[in-house]
Amino acid sequence: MKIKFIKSAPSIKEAIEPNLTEIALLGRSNVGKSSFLNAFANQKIAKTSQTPGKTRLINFFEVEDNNKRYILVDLPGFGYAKVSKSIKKEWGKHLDEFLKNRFNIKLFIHLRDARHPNLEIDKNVDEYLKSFLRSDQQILTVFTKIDKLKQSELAALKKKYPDTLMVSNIKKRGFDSVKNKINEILWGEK
Ligand SMILES: Nc1nc2c(ncn2[C@@H]2O[C@H](COP(=O)(O)OP(=O)(O)OP(=O)(O)O)[C@@H](O)[C@H]2O)c(=O)[nH]1
Ligand SMILES: [Mg+2]
Repeated sequence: MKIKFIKSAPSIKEAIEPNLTEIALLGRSNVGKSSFLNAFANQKIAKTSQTPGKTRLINFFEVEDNNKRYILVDLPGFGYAKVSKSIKKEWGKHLDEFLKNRFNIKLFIHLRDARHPNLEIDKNVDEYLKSFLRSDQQILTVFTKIDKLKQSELAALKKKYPDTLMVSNIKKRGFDSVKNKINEILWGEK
């Protein structure tokens, strides 16, 4: 699998031509979206940080895998509070516009923190996505940071959320399942 950075854009207007299928990575700030992309690609290609609010633009990465090409989109996190209200509003507007109008998005990967599976903000993100989800689009929930859980906690989480996937971006665990699921959803491969 090859991956390359294509472009950062502040809004949908400046986005790349929508020629390829896109997967949007979204979730709360600091949940591990950029780290997920790096672990997925096995390459440090997206910027990560311990401080929430690291990713501030819409970042397009092109993936080439067995003659298939698609775009992974790394996005700013939801719910990052430490910026001024006007900046937050501006980001929110651009993110909202992008997610609702980008017709070539076929999959939303909603990342959630395995240690905090019941956050209000994640329920809101889920409801928000479902409010405009088209019939040709899907949502995949992936829990991150499973390296922070005990085996018993991980088992309980899997039981409670059977339709989700679980990864550790740090330990690069769970990515075979993620890749299989993406191939199944995008290209109907089982
Ligand atoms: N232990 C552990 N830490 C992780 C994991 N994924 C991400 N982190 C850490 O969580 C912090 C945030 O990671 P990022 O990938 O920058 O998070 P993000 O969702 O892109 O954040 P924003 O761009 O601010 O929205 C960093 O310190 C990462 O090292 C994981 O699976 N396990
Ligand atoms: Mg980020």
